[in-house]
Amino acid sequence: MSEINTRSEYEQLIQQLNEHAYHYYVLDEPIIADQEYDVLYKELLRLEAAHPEWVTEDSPAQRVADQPLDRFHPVEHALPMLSLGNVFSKDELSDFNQRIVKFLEKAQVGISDISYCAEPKLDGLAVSIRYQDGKLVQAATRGDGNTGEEITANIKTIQSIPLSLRGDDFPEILEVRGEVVMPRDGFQRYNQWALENNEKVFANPRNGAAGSLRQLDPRKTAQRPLAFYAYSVGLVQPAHHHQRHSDVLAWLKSLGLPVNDLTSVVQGSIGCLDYYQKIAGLRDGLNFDIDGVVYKVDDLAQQEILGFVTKAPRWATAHKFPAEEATTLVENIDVQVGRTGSITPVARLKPVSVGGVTVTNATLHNEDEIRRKDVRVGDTVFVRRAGDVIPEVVKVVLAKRPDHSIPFTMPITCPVCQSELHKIEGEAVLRCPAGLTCDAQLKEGIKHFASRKGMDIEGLGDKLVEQLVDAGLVHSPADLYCLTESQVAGLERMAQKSAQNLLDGIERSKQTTLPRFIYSLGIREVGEATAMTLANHLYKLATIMTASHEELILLPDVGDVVASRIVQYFANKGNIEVIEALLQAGIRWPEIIGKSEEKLPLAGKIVVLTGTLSTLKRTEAKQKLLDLGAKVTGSVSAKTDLLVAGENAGSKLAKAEQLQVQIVDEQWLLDQ
Ligand code: 5U1
Repeated sequence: MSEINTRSEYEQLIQQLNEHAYHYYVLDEPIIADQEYDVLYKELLRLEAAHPEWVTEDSPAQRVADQPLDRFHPVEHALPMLSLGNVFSKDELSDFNQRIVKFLEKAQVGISDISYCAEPKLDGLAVSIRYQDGKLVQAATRGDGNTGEEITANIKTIQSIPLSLRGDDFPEILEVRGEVVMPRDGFQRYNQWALENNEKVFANPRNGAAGSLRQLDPRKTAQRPLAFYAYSVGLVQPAHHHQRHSDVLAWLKSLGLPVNDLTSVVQGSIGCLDYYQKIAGLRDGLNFDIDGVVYKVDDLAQQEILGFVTKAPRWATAHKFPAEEATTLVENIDVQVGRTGSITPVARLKPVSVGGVTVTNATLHNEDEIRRKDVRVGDTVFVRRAGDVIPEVVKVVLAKRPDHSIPFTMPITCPVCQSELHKIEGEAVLRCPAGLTCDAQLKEGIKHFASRKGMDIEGLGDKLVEQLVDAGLVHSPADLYCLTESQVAGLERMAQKSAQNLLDGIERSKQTTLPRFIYSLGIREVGEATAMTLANHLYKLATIMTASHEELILLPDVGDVVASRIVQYFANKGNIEVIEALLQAGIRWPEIIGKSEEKLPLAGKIVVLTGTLSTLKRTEAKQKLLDLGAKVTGSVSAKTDLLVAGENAGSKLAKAEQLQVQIVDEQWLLDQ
């Protein structure tokens, strides 16, 4: 890049960066690599330091204000922010559609099939963002619909929200309405970080989004992973002349605002229902929480005729998914000991159906969380289930708390092995230090060791692991390889045949791969991907076991924490004894001969697997991809390099085609 010296070149650089942000966030199709963007951005920082008099408010370097607010100021919305009516069933949806048809008929607009713009209903915080002459000047929460709180500084920190609108086809005033969400991957990452740094974890992504926007210090908001999707407009001056709501969304997108790409125009209540079912099917795989879908009459002239009932439009409704929160009674609070000794309080609940699944236990996370929520035995609580995440207690219904209830206190000794519990400085969790000598950690450790991603021991389910430990037959993973048929057959409900099957499964597991073996050891922070990195870069177990912290942090995706965990693990004499016993038992793997990650055919490629495979099991296909050096992810995006599509591949295939991602079939994978 040639040196920039003039103000107009500086302004062009801002435009260039904003255009790249648009391709990245709105179109989901970046046109330069992240590193190239970083070079441009660094140049911007250099110029702004050298010429503070040039700095403009829409510079991407000016997103984060460095002064905290003292309070949030009220903002009156120029047009009220509406709420939505709800339907919960096919019949209610049909009634909603019929009401619209009848209303329009009365107004002498005879249409039998109404076009609806259908959108996912994101579970975040509704906001209104005002652009004046194309520049972001104000943002506010919904509040009571008429007055919200000003959160301009916080909204500006969200990278996907443009600070200035694209092109020049924008009105003098444009108020954009939409939802700020915390994407699920960001939520998990943030909570993991919060746990490790003794910060408050968020109960769910919605609280994550709301809590982050209600930060007085925008520098904190800037560190939270937030996204925004526009779904309508408020005041537009001069008025726009679009005829359909879907045209308005396309217009917003062309101005640089992110619009959810699952939005679709459908016909009548049947089209709405199909859309609802399609989105319900995609729900668990999405990267954001949704609690239903929204249908809006697409024709704006029809919307005008239909008008409002109190604060909600007659022309729109939310079709909610079955409630994923419910109230129930806390019958007891136990503490569970995890594989790494972490102590987790768990509420034992009166069984309750949450979103169609019966929930009897809910995590209370850790000591700080239980104190913050003050959950007590006998309390009535809200329980929440999101996707495949462990159910959790959201809050206590204090009005129903019985008299004389007692605050819960964490134990000081391990409930399983009675060792004194420790809290490591900087961590929120209490831990039992006993390692494999604590039966709870031993059981969890063996389940992990035998799991599909680990040594993949067929026939060794969780119940059997518990029986083996309780019977005193297994004190370390290595003991599995010394079991005899008579020992196993002596366990309750274990027939001779199943005993032999288990022993065969254990024997087969001896032939494994180095990454699987490393994963199976259960080193903290070492999952499948890190185990693969260690094997592909260091090749030999002995090298991994003796690698120093300095050597480890040079590996891709191995940071300080992971490197420390690995070094700590191999510094422990007991762990070394277990490894030696496992090798002694005959565990072996093909040697990795100088096969560095760079030389693997899919090194660094992001691959998605979809559809039904006819020869390989899904886990086998995934393993094969990992062995080829790929990173396997769950959803297709502009970053995806390759899609392996089996039979009946659905939306992921469609998205990959749309993004022109290379698509291969199962045979291709088998041929590698
Ligand atoms: N997707 C979407 N969510 N949502 C929420 N559209 C939408 N529209 C809303 C609300 C409250 O209100 C309209 C009436 C503008």
